[in-house]
Formats: sequence, C-alpha cells, structure tokens
Amino acid sequence: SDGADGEVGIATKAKPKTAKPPLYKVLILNDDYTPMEFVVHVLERFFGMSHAQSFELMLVVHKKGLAVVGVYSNEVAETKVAQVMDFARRHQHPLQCTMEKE
Ligand code: NFA
Repeated sequence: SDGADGEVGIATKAKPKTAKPPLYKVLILNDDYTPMEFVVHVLERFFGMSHAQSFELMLVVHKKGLAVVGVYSNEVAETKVAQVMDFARRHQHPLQCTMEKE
C-alpha cells in the first residue's frame, strides 16, 4: 500500500510474474547392441561431458536402463534428440534418445 486510503504499512507492489519456459529432460535408453564406446562418444560429442563423466553416465544407462543426460529448453532438447538419433542411425546403432517435460 502507499497509504493513499489512510492505510499504514510497508509499501508493496504486485509483481506480474512472466511465465518461466518449461525445461525438458533428455534421456538416453539402454539397449543390447549399441557399443559402450559409441555411447561414451555421443555423451562427449553432444552433451559436452568429459570422457570420465561420459563413461560413468554410460554405465548408469547400461545398469539402470536409462538416465537423464541433460536438461534444456524445448528447442535445445529437440535439437539434441534429433542429433543423437541421426548420429546413431548413420552408424546403424539402435541407440534411443528421447525427451520429457520436467
Ligand atoms: N548395453 C550396451 C552394451 O552392453 C551398452 C549401452 C549403454 C547401450 C548405454 C546403450 C546405452 N553394449
């Protein structure tokens, strides 16, 4: 309030919140055929991880069935998924990459 109607108190202002854009998790799924080294390479190449980080996360996918490999805006997540799917297809590996809203 600003005290204009005789109120006394701390001046406050309604702050219109701008909608925060949703974030999307990008996931890699395990399969029986894609070589481990190929997955490590994908994580390094498209997700900017070190070799050690990539190896660790590849093992998580291998053991748990899937893992979140990054969180991005819709546009960036779509691009990552398309890049990984195209790269895997070109190398004739069945690796699957998908995204889901957080
Ligand atoms: N499970 C695959 C193998 O044993 C390795 C793999 C890991 C594939 C992570 C896909 C994702 N060759």
